[in-house]
Amino acid sequence: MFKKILIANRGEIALRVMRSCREMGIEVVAVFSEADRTAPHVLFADEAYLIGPAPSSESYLNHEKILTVAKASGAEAIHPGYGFLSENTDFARKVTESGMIFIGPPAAAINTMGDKTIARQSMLKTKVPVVPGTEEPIANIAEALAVAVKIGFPVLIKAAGGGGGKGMRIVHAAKEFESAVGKAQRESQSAFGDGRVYIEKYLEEPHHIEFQILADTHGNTIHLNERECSIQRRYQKVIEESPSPFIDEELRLKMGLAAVETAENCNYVGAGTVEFLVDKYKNFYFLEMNTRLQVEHPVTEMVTGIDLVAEQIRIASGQPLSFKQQDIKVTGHAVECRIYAEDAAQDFTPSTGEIVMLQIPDGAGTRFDGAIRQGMEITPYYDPLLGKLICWAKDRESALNRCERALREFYIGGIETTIQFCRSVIKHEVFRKGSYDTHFYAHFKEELHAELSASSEEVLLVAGGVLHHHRDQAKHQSHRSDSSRKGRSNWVTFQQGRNV
Ligand code: MV4
Repeated sequence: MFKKILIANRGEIALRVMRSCREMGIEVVAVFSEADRTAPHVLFADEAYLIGPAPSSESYLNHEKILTVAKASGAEAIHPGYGFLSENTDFARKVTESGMIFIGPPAAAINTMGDKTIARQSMLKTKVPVVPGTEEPIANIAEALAVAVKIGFPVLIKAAGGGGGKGMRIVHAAKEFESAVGKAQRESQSAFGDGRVYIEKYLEEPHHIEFQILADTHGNTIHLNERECSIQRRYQKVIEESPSPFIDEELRLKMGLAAVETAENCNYVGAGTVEFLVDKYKNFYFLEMNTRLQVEHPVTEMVTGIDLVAEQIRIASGQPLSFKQQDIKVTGHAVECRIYAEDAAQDFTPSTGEIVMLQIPDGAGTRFDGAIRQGMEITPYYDPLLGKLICWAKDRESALNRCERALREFYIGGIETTIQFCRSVIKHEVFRKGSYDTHFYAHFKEELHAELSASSEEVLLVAGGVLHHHRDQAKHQSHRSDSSRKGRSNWVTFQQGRNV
Protein backbone atom coordinates (compact mmCIF):
# COMPACT_ATOMS: atom_id res chain seq x y z
CA MET A 1 0.00 0.00 0.00
CA PHE A 2 1.06 3.60 -0.66
CA LYS A 3 2.62 5.62 2.14
CA LYS A 4 1.96 9.03 0.63
CA ILE A 5 -0.52 10.37 -1.94
CA LEU A 6 -0.73 13.80 -3.56
CA ILE A 7 -4.23 15.15 -4.11
CA ALA A 8 -4.29 17.29 -7.26
CA ASN A 9 -7.48 19.12 -6.38
CA ARG A 10 -9.13 21.55 -3.95
CA GLY A 11 -12.41 22.05 -2.11
CA GLU A 12 -14.69 19.34 -0.83
CA ILE A 13 -13.32 16.54 -3.01
CA ALA A 14 -9.75 17.13 -1.84
CA LEU A 15 -10.93 16.76 1.77
CA ARG A 16 -13.02 13.72 0.86
CA VAL A 17 -10.00 11.95 -0.65
CA MET A 18 -7.71 12.94 2.23
CA ARG A 19 -10.16 11.51 4.77
CA SER A 20 -10.02 8.03 3.24
CA CYS A 21 -6.24 8.23 2.88
CA ARG A 22 -5.87 9.05 6.56
CA GLU A 23 -8.14 6.19 7.57
CA MET A 24 -5.87 3.91 5.54
CA GLY A 25 -2.74 5.27 7.25
CA ILE A 26 -1.58 7.13 4.14
CA GLU A 27 0.02 10.59 4.36
CA VAL A 28 -1.58 13.31 2.25
CA VAL A 29 0.03 16.07 0.22
CA ALA A 30 -2.02 19.10 -0.85
CA VAL A 31 -1.35 21.56 -3.65
CA PHE A 32 -2.82 25.04 -3.64
CA SER A 33 -3.11 28.27 -5.60
CA GLU A 34 -2.44 31.78 -4.28
CA ALA A 35 -6.21 32.17 -3.69
CA ASP A 36 -6.23 29.04 -1.50
CA ARG A 37 -3.38 29.69 0.96
CA THR A 38 -5.61 29.07 3.97
CA ALA A 39 -8.21 26.84 2.30
CA PRO A 40 -9.54 23.84 4.27
CA HIS A 41 -7.73 21.28 2.09
CA VAL A 42 -4.40 23.00 2.80
CA LEU A 43 -4.93 23.06 6.55
CA PHE A 44 -6.11 19.43 6.52
CA ALA A 45 -3.07 17.99 4.69
CA ASP A 46 0.21 16.74 6.17
CA GLU A 47 2.14 18.85 3.66
CA ALA A 48 1.03 21.54 1.22
CA TYR A 49 2.73 23.18 -1.76
CA LEU A 50 1.96 26.41 -3.57
CA ILE A 51 1.65 25.70 -7.30
CA GLY A 52 0.75 29.06 -8.82
CA PRO A 53 -1.64 32.00 -9.17
CA ALA A 54 -5.41 31.80 -8.61
CA PRO A 55 -6.56 30.98 -12.18
CA SER A 56 -6.74 27.19 -12.43
CA SER A 57 -5.00 27.25 -15.83
CA GLU A 58 -1.90 28.44 -13.92
CA SER A 59 -2.28 26.22 -10.85
CA TYR A 60 -4.62 23.22 -10.55
CA LEU A 61 -4.28 22.51 -14.29
CA ASN A 62 -0.49 22.95 -14.42
CA HIS A 63 0.82 19.44 -15.20
CA GLU A 64 4.52 20.19 -14.80
CA LYS A 65 4.19 22.04 -11.53
CA ILE A 66 2.06 19.31 -9.97
CA LEU A 67 4.39 16.54 -11.18
CA THR A 68 7.43 18.39 -9.81
CA VAL A 69 5.81 18.88 -6.41
CA ALA A 70 4.64 15.26 -6.32
CA LYS A 71 8.18 14.00 -7.02
CA ALA A 72 9.75 16.38 -4.49
CA SER A 73 7.29 15.36 -1.77
CA GLY A 74 7.96 11.67 -2.25
CA ALA A 75 4.34 10.87 -3.13
CA GLU A 76 3.92 7.50 -4.84
CA ALA A 77 0.54 8.22 -6.36
CA ILE A 78 -1.66 11.13 -7.45
CA HIS A 79 -5.42 11.31 -6.90
CA PRO A 80 -6.98 13.84 -9.31
CA GLY A 81 -10.45 14.10 -7.68
CA TYR A 82 -13.07 15.23 -10.23
CA GLY A 83 -12.85 18.10 -12.74
CA PHE A 84 -9.40 19.68 -13.32
CA LEU A 85 -7.00 16.90 -14.50
CA SER A 86 -9.17 13.90 -13.66
CA GLU A 87 -10.06 13.07 -17.27
CA ASN A 88 -6.92 14.34 -18.93
CA THR A 89 -5.21 11.57 -20.92
CA ASP A 90 -1.91 13.48 -21.21
CA PHE A 91 -1.71 14.06 -17.48
CA ALA A 92 -2.54 10.43 -16.63
CA ARG A 93 0.20 9.31 -19.03
CA LYS A 94 2.76 11.78 -17.63
CA VAL A 95 2.10 10.61 -14.06
CA THR A 96 2.81 7.03 -15.10
CA GLU A 97 5.90 8.03 -17.12
CA SER A 98 7.31 9.87 -14.07
CA GLY A 99 7.21 6.58 -12.18
CA MET A 100 4.16 7.40 -10.08
CA ILE A 101 0.66 5.93 -10.09
CA PHE A 102 -2.39 7.75 -11.42
CA ILE A 103 -5.37 6.87 -9.19
CA GLY A 104 -7.81 6.47 -12.03
CA PRO A 105 -8.33 4.40 -15.17
CA PRO A 106 -5.62 3.70 -17.78
CA ALA A 107 -5.01 6.63 -20.16
CA ALA A 108 -6.41 4.55 -23.05
CA ALA A 109 -9.80 4.13 -21.32
CA ILE A 110 -9.96 7.88 -20.56
CA ASN A 111 -9.19 8.52 -24.20
CA THR A 112 -11.85 6.17 -25.59
CA MET A 113 -14.62 7.46 -23.35
CA GLY A 114 -13.51 11.12 -23.53
CA ASP A 115 -14.26 11.27 -27.24
CA LYS A 116 -18.02 10.68 -27.39
CA THR A 117 -17.91 9.50 -31.03
CA ILE A 118 -15.15 6.95 -30.31
CA ALA A 119 -17.11 5.85 -27.24
CA ARG A 120 -20.21 5.31 -29.39
CA GLN A 121 -18.20 3.40 -32.01
CA SER A 122 -16.71 1.11 -29.39
CA MET A 123 -20.12 0.54 -27.74
CA LEU A 124 -21.65 -0.60 -31.03
CA LYS A 125 -19.42 -3.69 -30.76
CA THR A 126 -21.30 -4.69 -27.60
CA LYS A 127 -24.87 -5.80 -26.89
CA VAL A 128 -25.51 -2.57 -24.97
CA PRO A 129 -28.12 -0.36 -26.70
CA VAL A 130 -26.76 3.03 -27.82
CA VAL A 131 -28.91 6.12 -28.56
CA PRO A 132 -29.48 6.19 -32.35
CA GLY A 133 -27.19 8.70 -34.07
CA THR A 134 -23.83 9.11 -35.81
CA GLU A 135 -20.41 7.71 -34.86
CA GLU A 136 -18.47 10.30 -36.86
CA PRO A 137 -18.28 14.05 -36.26
CA ILE A 138 -20.22 16.18 -38.76
CA ALA A 139 -17.97 16.89 -41.75
CA ASN A 140 -20.45 18.04 -44.36
CA ILE A 141 -23.67 19.90 -43.53
CA ALA A 142 -25.75 18.47 -46.41
CA GLU A 143 -24.81 14.88 -45.53
CA ALA A 144 -25.44 15.56 -41.84
CA LEU A 145 -28.88 16.97 -42.61
CA ALA A 146 -29.72 13.84 -44.61
CA VAL A 147 -28.72 11.73 -41.57
CA ALA A 148 -30.85 13.89 -39.26
CA VAL A 149 -33.85 13.49 -41.57
CA LYS A 150 -33.29 9.74 -41.58
CA ILE A 151 -33.04 9.55 -37.75
CA GLY A 152 -36.10 11.80 -37.54
CA PHE A 153 -36.53 15.12 -35.72
CA PRO A 154 -36.11 16.17 -32.98
CA VAL A 155 -32.37 15.45 -32.95
CA LEU A 156 -29.63 16.63 -30.61
CA ILE A 157 -26.33 18.09 -31.75
CA LYS A 158 -23.71 17.14 -29.17
CA ALA A 159 -20.02 17.91 -28.61
CA ALA A 160 -17.65 15.04 -29.48
CA GLY A 161 -14.95 16.39 -27.19
CA GLY A 162 -16.81 16.52 -23.89
CA GLY A 163 -20.02 15.59 -22.11
CA GLY A 164 -22.30 17.20 -19.56
CA GLY A 165 -24.57 19.06 -21.96
CA LYS A 166 -22.11 21.81 -23.02
CA GLY A 167 -22.41 22.54 -26.72
CA MET A 168 -25.67 20.57 -26.88
CA ARG A 169 -28.45 21.87 -29.19
CA ILE A 170 -31.94 20.45 -29.81
CA VAL A 171 -33.14 20.73 -33.42
CA HIS A 172 -36.85 20.32 -34.10
CA ALA A 173 -36.92 20.85 -37.87
CA ALA A 174 -34.66 20.79 -40.94
CA LYS A 175 -34.76 24.56 -41.35
CA GLU A 176 -33.08 25.07 -37.94
CA PHE A 177 -30.42 22.46 -38.55
CA GLU A 178 -27.55 24.41 -40.13
CA SER A 179 -27.60 27.32 -37.67
CA ALA A 180 -27.87 24.92 -34.67
CA VAL A 181 -24.81 22.99 -35.90
CA GLY A 182 -22.87 26.26 -36.17
CA LYS A 183 -23.84 27.31 -32.65
CA ALA A 184 -23.03 23.88 -31.19
CA GLN A 185 -19.63 23.89 -32.94
CA ARG A 186 -18.71 27.33 -31.60
CA GLU A 187 -19.87 26.47 -28.06
CA SER A 188 -17.96 23.16 -28.09
CA GLN A 189 -14.85 24.89 -29.39
CA SER A 190 -14.87 27.38 -26.52
CA ALA A 191 -15.78 24.78 -23.85
CA PHE A 192 -13.48 21.92 -24.88
CA GLY A 193 -11.09 23.41 -27.46
CA ASP A 194 -12.67 20.94 -29.87
CA GLY A 195 -15.41 22.10 -32.23
CA ARG A 196 -16.41 18.64 -33.50
CA VAL A 197 -20.09 17.75 -33.02
CA TYR A 198 -22.25 14.72 -33.86
CA ILE A 199 -25.95 13.83 -34.01
CA GLU A 200 -28.18 11.82 -31.67
CA LYS A 201 -31.89 11.12 -31.74
CA TYR A 202 -33.49 13.34 -29.07
CA LEU A 203 -35.25 11.14 -26.52
CA GLU A 204 -38.30 12.84 -25.02
CA GLU A 205 -38.87 12.80 -21.25
CA PRO A 206 -36.11 10.36 -20.37
CA HIS A 207 -34.71 9.48 -16.97
CA HIS A 208 -31.02 10.12 -16.44
CA ILE A 209 -29.71 7.06 -14.61
CA GLU A 210 -26.08 6.21 -13.97
CA PHE A 211 -24.41 3.06 -12.65
CA GLN A 212 -21.33 3.09 -10.44
CA ILE A 213 -18.78 0.48 -11.43
CA LEU A 214 -15.51 -0.77 -9.92
CA ALA A 215 -12.90 -2.75 -11.84
CA ASP A 216 -9.61 -4.11 -10.50
CA THR A 217 -6.38 -5.06 -12.31
CA HIS A 218 -7.19 -8.78 -11.91
CA GLY A 219 -10.11 -8.78 -14.34
CA ASN A 220 -12.95 -8.34 -11.83
CA THR A 221 -15.60 -5.78 -12.73
CA ILE A 222 -18.73 -5.18 -10.65
CA HIS A 223 -21.44 -2.53 -10.41
CA LEU A 224 -22.83 -0.83 -7.30
CA ASN A 225 -26.32 -0.10 -8.57
CA GLU A 226 -27.71 3.15 -9.88
CA ARG A 227 -28.08 6.79 -9.02
CA GLU A 228 -31.10 8.70 -10.29
CA CYS A 229 -29.84 12.06 -11.65
CA SER A 230 -32.88 13.45 -13.47
CA ILE A 231 -33.15 16.59 -11.32
CA GLN A 232 -30.91 18.90 -13.31
CA ARG A 233 -31.02 22.54 -14.31
CA ARG A 234 -29.19 23.38 -17.51
CA TYR A 235 -27.48 19.98 -17.34
CA GLN A 236 -26.18 20.78 -13.88
CA LYS A 237 -27.27 18.14 -11.37
CA VAL A 238 -29.10 19.49 -8.33
CA ILE A 239 -30.30 16.40 -6.42
CA GLU A 240 -29.32 12.74 -6.84
CA GLU A 241 -30.72 9.67 -5.12
CA SER A 242 -30.29 5.92 -4.89
CA PRO A 243 -32.15 3.64 -5.47
CA SER A 244 -34.02 5.31 -8.35
CA PRO A 245 -37.78 5.29 -7.70
CA PHE A 246 -38.21 4.54 -11.44
CA ILE A 247 -36.08 1.39 -11.71
CA ASP A 248 -37.51 -2.04 -10.90
CA GLU A 249 -35.42 -5.08 -10.00
CA GLU A 250 -35.58 -6.59 -13.49
CA LEU A 251 -34.40 -3.38 -15.19
CA ARG A 252 -31.70 -2.87 -12.53
CA LEU A 253 -30.31 -6.32 -13.30
CA LYS A 254 -30.22 -5.66 -17.06
CA MET A 255 -28.71 -2.18 -16.75
CA GLY A 256 -26.14 -3.40 -14.22
CA LEU A 257 -24.96 -6.05 -16.65
CA ALA A 258 -24.82 -3.42 -19.42
CA ALA A 259 -22.72 -1.12 -17.18
CA VAL A 260 -20.25 -3.95 -16.46
CA GLU A 261 -20.08 -4.82 -20.16
CA THR A 262 -19.37 -1.15 -20.97
CA ALA A 263 -16.45 -1.07 -18.53
CA GLU A 264 -15.04 -4.39 -19.70
CA ASN A 265 -15.31 -3.31 -23.34
CA CYS A 266 -12.85 -0.44 -22.77
CA ASN A 267 -10.56 -2.43 -20.42
CA TYR A 268 -11.57 -0.19 -17.56
CA VAL A 269 -9.74 -0.18 -14.22
CA GLY A 270 -10.80 1.84 -11.16
CA ALA A 271 -14.06 3.57 -10.27
CA GLY A 272 -16.24 4.79 -13.13
CA THR A 273 -19.79 5.72 -14.00
CA VAL A 274 -21.87 4.58 -16.95
CA GLU A 275 -24.66 7.02 -17.86
CA PHE A 276 -27.90 5.85 -19.44
CA LEU A 277 -31.10 7.45 -20.63
CA VAL A 278 -34.23 5.44 -19.84
CA ASP A 279 -37.47 6.21 -21.68
CA LYS A 280 -40.99 5.85 -20.29
CA TYR A 281 -41.24 2.33 -21.74
CA LYS A 282 -38.12 1.42 -19.73
CA ASN A 283 -35.91 1.08 -22.80
CA PHE A 284 -32.41 2.15 -21.84
CA TYR A 285 -29.57 3.53 -23.94
CA PHE A 286 -25.87 4.10 -23.28
CA LEU A 287 -25.15 7.84 -23.15
CA GLU A 288 -21.55 8.24 -21.98
CA MET A 289 -19.06 6.95 -19.45
CA ASN A 290 -17.40 9.22 -16.89
CA THR A 291 -13.91 7.99 -16.14
CA ARG A 292 -13.58 9.60 -12.71
CA LEU A 293 -15.00 9.64 -9.20
CA GLN A 294 -18.20 11.68 -9.43
CA VAL A 295 -19.55 14.48 -7.29
CA GLU A 296 -22.55 12.31 -6.34
CA HIS A 297 -20.53 9.21 -5.34
CA PRO A 298 -21.54 9.47 -1.62
CA VAL A 299 -25.12 8.45 -2.49
CA THR A 300 -23.76 5.05 -3.52
CA GLU A 301 -21.48 4.88 -0.48
CA MET A 302 -24.41 5.45 1.89
CA VAL A 303 -26.56 2.63 0.48
CA THR A 304 -23.75 0.09 -0.11
CA GLY A 305 -21.49 0.89 2.85
CA ILE A 306 -18.50 0.89 0.50
CA ASP A 307 -15.86 3.65 0.65
CA LEU A 308 -15.32 4.34 -3.07
CA VAL A 309 -12.17 6.38 -2.56
CA ALA A 310 -10.60 3.61 -0.47
CA GLU A 311 -11.49 1.14 -3.25
CA GLN A 312 -9.90 3.42 -5.87
CA ILE A 313 -6.71 3.48 -3.82
CA ARG A 314 -6.67 -0.29 -3.24
CA ILE A 315 -7.25 -0.93 -6.94
CA ALA A 316 -4.46 1.51 -7.90
CA SER A 317 -2.06 -0.29 -5.55
CA GLY A 318 -2.82 -3.57 -7.35
CA GLN A 319 -5.11 -5.23 -4.83
CA PRO A 320 -8.07 -7.29 -6.04
CA LEU A 321 -11.63 -6.24 -5.12
CA SER A 322 -12.51 -7.72 -1.72
CA PHE A 323 -16.15 -8.35 -2.71
CA LYS A 324 -18.02 -9.96 -5.58
CA GLN A 325 -21.19 -8.82 -7.33
CA GLN A 326 -23.37 -11.01 -5.10
CA ASP A 327 -21.82 -9.39 -1.98
CA ILE A 328 -23.19 -5.97 -2.93
CA LYS A 329 -26.26 -5.32 -0.78
CA VAL A 330 -28.23 -2.13 -0.82
CA THR A 331 -29.65 -0.93 2.49
CA GLY A 332 -32.13 1.93 2.75
CA HIS A 333 -32.20 5.07 0.65
CA ALA A 334 -29.86 8.04 0.18
CA VAL A 335 -30.38 11.49 -1.30
CA GLU A 336 -27.81 14.20 -2.02
CA CYS A 337 -28.37 17.96 -2.33
CA ARG A 338 -25.67 20.02 -4.00
CA ILE A 339 -25.06 23.23 -2.10
CA TYR A 340 -23.74 25.89 -4.48
CA ALA A 341 -22.69 29.48 -3.78
CA GLU A 342 -25.30 30.70 -6.25
CA ASP A 343 -28.30 33.00 -6.09
CA ALA A 344 -31.34 30.99 -7.18
CA ALA A 345 -33.39 34.22 -7.36
CA GLN A 346 -30.87 35.75 -9.80
CA ASP A 347 -30.83 32.89 -12.31
CA PHE A 348 -28.22 31.02 -10.24
CA THR A 349 -25.44 33.56 -10.71
CA PRO A 350 -22.39 32.73 -8.58
CA SER A 351 -22.31 34.48 -5.21
CA THR A 352 -18.95 35.48 -3.72
CA GLY A 353 -17.84 36.97 -0.42
CA GLU A 354 -17.16 36.02 3.16
CA ILE A 355 -19.03 33.26 4.97
CA VAL A 356 -19.90 35.25 8.11
CA MET A 357 -21.99 32.58 9.75
CA LEU A 358 -22.13 28.84 9.32
CA GLN A 359 -24.37 26.20 10.79
CA ILE A 360 -23.89 22.75 9.25
CA PRO A 361 -26.63 20.19 9.95
CA ASP A 362 -25.83 16.92 11.69
CA GLY A 363 -27.65 14.17 13.53
CA ALA A 364 -28.53 10.62 12.53
CA GLY A 365 -28.00 9.68 8.89
CA THR A 366 -26.79 13.16 8.02
CA ARG A 367 -23.48 13.62 6.17
CA PHE A 368 -21.98 16.84 4.87
CA ASP A 369 -19.06 16.59 2.44
CA GLY A 370 -17.81 20.14 2.19
CA ALA A 371 -14.82 22.40 2.60
CA ILE A 372 -16.14 25.58 4.14
CA ARG A 373 -15.35 27.47 7.33
CA GLN A 374 -16.77 30.54 9.03
CA GLY A 375 -14.74 33.60 8.03
CA MET A 376 -13.66 32.02 4.74
CA GLU A 377 -13.85 33.97 1.49
CA ILE A 378 -15.65 32.39 -1.48
CA THR A 379 -13.76 33.62 -4.55
CA PRO A 380 -14.92 33.68 -8.16
CA TYR A 381 -12.01 31.54 -9.43
CA TYR A 382 -13.39 28.03 -9.06
CA ASP A 383 -16.53 25.91 -9.27
CA PRO A 384 -19.14 27.37 -6.91
CA LEU A 385 -19.90 24.01 -5.23
CA LEU A 386 -19.60 24.53 -1.46
CA GLY A 387 -20.41 20.96 -0.52
CA LYS A 388 -23.01 18.24 -0.56
CA LEU A 389 -25.61 17.27 2.02
CA ILE A 390 -26.25 13.52 1.92
CA CYS A 391 -29.05 11.99 3.98
CA TRP A 392 -29.62 8.31 4.52
CA ALA A 393 -32.60 6.50 6.09
CA LYS A 394 -34.32 3.12 5.95
CA ASP A 395 -36.63 4.08 3.07
CA ARG A 396 -37.18 6.89 0.55
CA GLU A 397 -39.81 8.79 2.53
CA SER A 398 -37.73 8.81 5.71
CA ALA A 399 -34.63 9.86 3.76
CA LEU A 400 -36.51 12.80 2.21
CA ASN A 401 -37.98 13.81 5.59
CA ARG A 402 -34.49 13.68 7.07
CA CYS A 403 -33.12 15.73 4.19
CA GLU A 404 -35.82 18.38 4.61
CA ARG A 405 -35.06 18.53 8.33
CA ALA A 406 -31.32 18.87 7.67
CA LEU A 407 -31.86 21.61 5.07
CA ARG A 408 -33.89 23.55 7.64
CA GLU A 409 -30.95 23.35 10.08
CA PHE A 410 -28.48 24.43 7.41
CA TYR A 411 -27.52 28.07 7.49
CA ILE A 412 -24.77 29.85 5.57
CA GLY A 413 -24.68 33.62 6.13
CA GLY A 414 -22.91 36.26 4.01
CA ILE A 415 -23.36 34.63 0.60
CA GLU A 416 -26.31 33.27 -1.33
CA THR A 417 -26.63 29.50 -1.60
CA THR A 418 -28.93 26.86 -3.10
CA ILE A 419 -29.96 25.48 0.32
CA GLN A 420 -33.53 26.78 0.12
CA PHE A 421 -33.84 25.88 -3.54
CA CYS A 422 -32.97 22.26 -2.71
CA ARG A 423 -35.54 22.34 0.04
CA SER A 424 -38.26 23.49 -2.35
CA VAL A 425 -37.40 20.54 -4.64
CA ILE A 426 -37.40 18.03 -1.75
CA LYS A 427 -40.79 19.35 -0.61
CA HIS A 428 -42.37 19.24 -4.07
CA GLU A 429 -45.18 16.70 -4.34
CA VAL A 430 -44.08 15.34 -7.72
CA PHE A 431 -40.55 14.81 -6.39
CA ARG A 432 -42.03 13.24 -3.25
CA LYS A 433 -44.02 10.81 -5.38
CA GLY A 434 -40.87 9.88 -7.29
CA SER A 435 -42.69 10.29 -10.60
CA TYR A 436 -40.26 12.81 -12.10
CA ASP A 437 -38.06 12.78 -15.22
CA THR A 438 -35.37 15.07 -16.70
CA HIS A 439 -37.95 17.82 -17.36
CA PHE A 440 -38.81 18.25 -13.67
CA TYR A 441 -36.96 21.54 -13.24
CA ALA A 442 -38.09 23.14 -16.50
CA HIS A 443 -41.66 22.01 -15.83
CA PHE A 444 -41.97 23.17 -12.22
CA LYS A 445 -39.58 26.14 -12.33
CA GLU A 446 -42.21 28.77 -11.40
CA GLU A 447 -43.63 26.67 -8.55
CA LEU A 448 -40.17 25.96 -7.15
CA HIS A 449 -39.22 29.63 -7.18
CA ALA A 450 -42.56 30.69 -5.64
CA GLU A 451 -42.00 28.16 -2.85
CA LEU A 452 -38.54 29.64 -2.42
CA SER A 453 -39.92 33.12 -1.60
CA ALA A 454 -42.61 31.63 0.66
CA SER A 455 -40.02 29.81 2.76
CA SER A 456 -37.93 32.95 3.31
CA GLU A 457 -39.96 34.08 6.29
CA GLU A 458 -39.24 30.86 8.11
CA VAL A 459 -35.53 31.12 7.28
CA LEU A 460 -35.53 34.61 8.67
CA LEU A 461 -36.67 33.25 12.02
CA VAL A 462 -33.88 30.67 12.14
CA ALA A 463 -31.40 33.26 10.92
CA GLY A 464 -32.65 35.67 13.56
CA GLY A 465 -31.42 33.38 16.31
CA VAL A 466 -28.06 32.93 14.65
CA LEU A 467 -27.80 36.64 14.02
CA HIS A 468 -28.51 37.47 17.62
CA HIS A 469 -25.67 35.22 18.69
CA HIS A 470 -23.29 36.68 16.14
CA ARG A 471 -24.10 40.27 17.16
CA ASP A 472 -23.33 39.44 20.78
CA GLN A 473 -19.99 38.04 19.70
CA ALA A 474 -19.26 41.07 17.53
CA LYS A 475 -19.81 43.44 20.47
CA HIS A 476 -16.81 41.91 22.17
CA GLN A 477 -14.59 42.09 19.11
CA SER A 478 -13.70 45.64 18.14
CA HIS A 479 -10.68 44.51 16.12
CA ARG A 480 -12.65 42.85 13.30
CA SER A 481 -11.28 43.02 9.79
CA ASP A 482 -12.65 44.84 6.75
CA SER A 483 -14.14 41.70 5.36
CA SER A 484 -16.18 41.07 8.46
CA ARG A 485 -17.51 44.62 8.30
CA LYS A 486 -18.70 43.76 4.83
CA GLY A 487 -20.39 40.80 6.46
CA ARG A 488 -22.05 43.07 8.97
CA SER A 489 -23.61 45.26 6.30
CA ASN A 490 -25.08 42.02 5.10
CA TRP A 491 -26.84 41.64 8.45
CA VAL A 492 -28.76 44.80 7.69
CA THR A 493 -30.15 43.43 4.43
CA PHE A 494 -30.90 40.37 6.41
CA GLN A 495 -33.12 42.23 8.85
CA GLN A 496 -34.90 43.82 5.94
CA GLY A 497 -35.60 40.33 4.75
CA ARG A 498 -33.91 40.64 1.38
CA ASN A 499 -31.03 38.30 2.01
CA VAL A 500 -33.01 35.08 2.18
C1 MV4 B 1 -29.82 13.47 -24.07
C2 MV4 B 1 -31.17 13.68 -23.71
C3 MV4 B 1 -32.14 13.22 -24.59
N1 MV4 B 1 -31.77 12.58 -25.74
N2 MV4 B 1 -29.51 12.84 -25.22
C4 MV4 B 1 -27.86 16.15 -20.65
C5 MV4 B 1 -26.50 16.11 -20.03
C6 MV4 B 1 -25.70 15.11 -20.82
N3 MV4 B 1 -24.89 14.27 -19.96
C7 MV4 B 1 -26.70 14.33 -21.59
N4 MV4 B 1 -27.97 14.97 -21.43
C8 MV4 B 1 -29.07 14.54 -22.12
N5 MV4 B 1 -28.82 13.88 -23.29
C9 MV4 B 1 -30.48 12.41 -26.02
N6 MV4 B 1 -30.14 11.79 -27.16
C10 MV4 B 1 -31.46 14.29 -22.48
C11 MV4 B 1 -30.41 14.72 -21.68
C12 MV4 B 1 -30.74 15.30 -20.40
C13 MV4 B 1 -31.61 16.40 -20.24
C14 MV4 B 1 -32.20 17.07 -21.32
C15 MV4 B 1 -33.06 18.15 -21.13
C16 MV4 B 1 -33.34 18.60 -19.82
C17 MV4 B 1 -32.76 17.96 -18.74
C18 MV4 B 1 -31.89 16.86 -18.94
C19 MV4 B 1 -31.35 16.23 -17.83
C20 MV4 B 1 -30.52 15.15 -18.02
C21 MV4 B 1 -30.23 14.69 -19.30
